[in-house]
Amino acid sequence: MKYLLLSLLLVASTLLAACSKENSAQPSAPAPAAPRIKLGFLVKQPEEPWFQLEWQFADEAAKKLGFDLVKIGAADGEKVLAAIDNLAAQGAQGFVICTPDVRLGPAIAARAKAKDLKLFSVDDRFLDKDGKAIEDVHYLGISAGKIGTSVGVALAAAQKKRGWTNADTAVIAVTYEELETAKERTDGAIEALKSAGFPAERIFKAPTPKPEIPAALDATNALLTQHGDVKKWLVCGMNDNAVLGAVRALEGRGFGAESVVGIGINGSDCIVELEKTKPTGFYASVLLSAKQHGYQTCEMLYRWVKDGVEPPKDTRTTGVLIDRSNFQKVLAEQGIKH
Ligand code: FCA
Repeated sequence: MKYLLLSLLLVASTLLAACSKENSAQPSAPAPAAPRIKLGFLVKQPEEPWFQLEWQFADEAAKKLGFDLVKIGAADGEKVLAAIDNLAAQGAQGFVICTPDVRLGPAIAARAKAKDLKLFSVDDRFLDKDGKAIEDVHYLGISAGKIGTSVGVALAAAQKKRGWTNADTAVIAVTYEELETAKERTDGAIEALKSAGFPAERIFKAPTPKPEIPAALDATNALLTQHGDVKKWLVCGMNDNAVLGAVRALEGRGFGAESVVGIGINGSDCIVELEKTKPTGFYASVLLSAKQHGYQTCEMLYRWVKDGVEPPKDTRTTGVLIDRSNFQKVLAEQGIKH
């Protein structure tokens, strides 16, 4: 009996050993999945439709490519730095940012480096302490000069089409020259108007302290008090909100669609305006490619983190003119839901 038990035990242990040998010969179990990539997207004005649209496309990229996206509104330097710390604490690997102040560039770059986060700037390019663009920080922005030029060309064409004389007409350029991309836009528009033969002395700048409707409205009002003799106005600005502020100020003084042509930039912040049954002085806008600014920036950052593919240092995007006749069609084509 004793021997029988012993030999049974022996057989069982040999079998077990064979089994485990067989197991170890099997292909090894898959390695634990790499943690999901997490990326941040910080914007300076989360209330502006343009930035909401960028986020919408960033969300699409996250869904399609399979990473986690953390969207943060950061309206000042303190919030930006806190957001970077927060992203690092959450285990993120990088972030896209439209900074609230381009002079924060060196501080943002230093903090990102210290926290080992990859950095990609969008829309507003970082400046160094001497006010020069930081070319080392990856950037995607609009071809601001060219887009500004297209606004100026369209304003000149609209003036011609309406038969408004130079003597009756003047230009308001709502400027925000602290920001390179903004200055290039309004400079481009002004140059194009001059090239089309518009007199330089009838082009007036209304500097705004912030790229927001109320500030642009105040800046325009201050200008209008000095030019009571002008009958027709052409308006340009750094973006839709700058032009919308001017259009509202002009309405306050009795100038409507019959005596104002305003052309914005963004195309995202004027949809409600173009949908109004009665046309206003806000005539058209250059619709920018929010998909490139939201989706493509995230995709480039994701590939950089995941596969080590460094994005180009400087990418520029274009725009397309929209007005009441085509905006619905163009928005639909570009996948912009409203
Ligand atoms: C800047 C402006 C935005 C948008 C963007 C492309 O950040 O403030 O409104 O025009 O550039």
